[in-house]
Amino acid sequence: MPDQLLDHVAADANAELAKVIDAIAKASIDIRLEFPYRMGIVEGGENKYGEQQLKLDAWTNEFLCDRMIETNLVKAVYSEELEQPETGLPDAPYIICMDPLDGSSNVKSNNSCGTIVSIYKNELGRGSEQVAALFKLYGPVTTLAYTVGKGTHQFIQQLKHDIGFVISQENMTLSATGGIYGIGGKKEEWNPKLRTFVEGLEPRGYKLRYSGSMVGDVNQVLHYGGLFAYPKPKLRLNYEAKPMAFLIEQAGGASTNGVQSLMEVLGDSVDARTPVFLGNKDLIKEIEKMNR
Ligand code: AFP
Repeated sequence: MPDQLLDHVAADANAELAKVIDAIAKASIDIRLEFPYRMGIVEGGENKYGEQQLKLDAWTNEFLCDRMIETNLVKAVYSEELEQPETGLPDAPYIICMDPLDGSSNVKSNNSCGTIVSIYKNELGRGSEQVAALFKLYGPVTTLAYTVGKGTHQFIQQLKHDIGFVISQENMTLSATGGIYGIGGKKEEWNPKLRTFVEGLEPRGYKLRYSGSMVGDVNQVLHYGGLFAYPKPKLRLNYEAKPMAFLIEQAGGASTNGVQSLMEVLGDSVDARTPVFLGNKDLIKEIEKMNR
């Protein structure tokens, strides 16, 4: 079956945005081929958050930047792994924010990891001003979920016969109730009301699922419904939270930083961190209510 991603994005948005997203998608095979050679190999340097930068982090960042900039449609790439943005043609239309390898500490233990991308036209802005958001999940198979504001759609990368991304779920929709929950960080870091709320989830039928990779954990909420959260401001607003909020809200879910939708938070810097809650609307409402 021939590749369907390029045409799907072109129909939902336009040919230029489709070309950028297609370039990100096509990078997946080369990225996965690097995993065995760079697992757990630590390059001397640290990234701007003081986290050890695996060779794979740095390599994936550079490889993806090159693939996007060579489309001549990307003016700048801001990345969790870069001190300063990579720049392309100054009059190119798109600006990218990305976490090139989310969950990189999972690579050593061969657990899932992914790539998170947020795309703006002409300038950065609130989450509601993104023109597209996507993540790639490097799991047993490679999947890509994207939105341009017309629903959230999942593609799977086929490798036999025609190599390409074919649609596997169109207009993904979170189940209205039930599902899984995964909350990162330590319980003692949560406020007492949140701790009581989380302890009450299993009696309500929610099941614990937490992988240590935001892409893997948010993907599970997309498929099964429920809640992903990292209450301590560890996750990055522009590289992780806003794109994931776009995808979840387009799938009928909701997002919050505890007070308001992550799609409305501007942040005080491109590298800002934020508390993250993503999932079923009813749960997000309860979390915001407890903070009022
Ligand atoms: P790494 O990229 O350093 O593995 O961090 C992954 C992450 O940014 C995000 O993907 C996870 O949701 C979260 O951190 C996991 O944090 P903990 O390791 O504290 O659970």
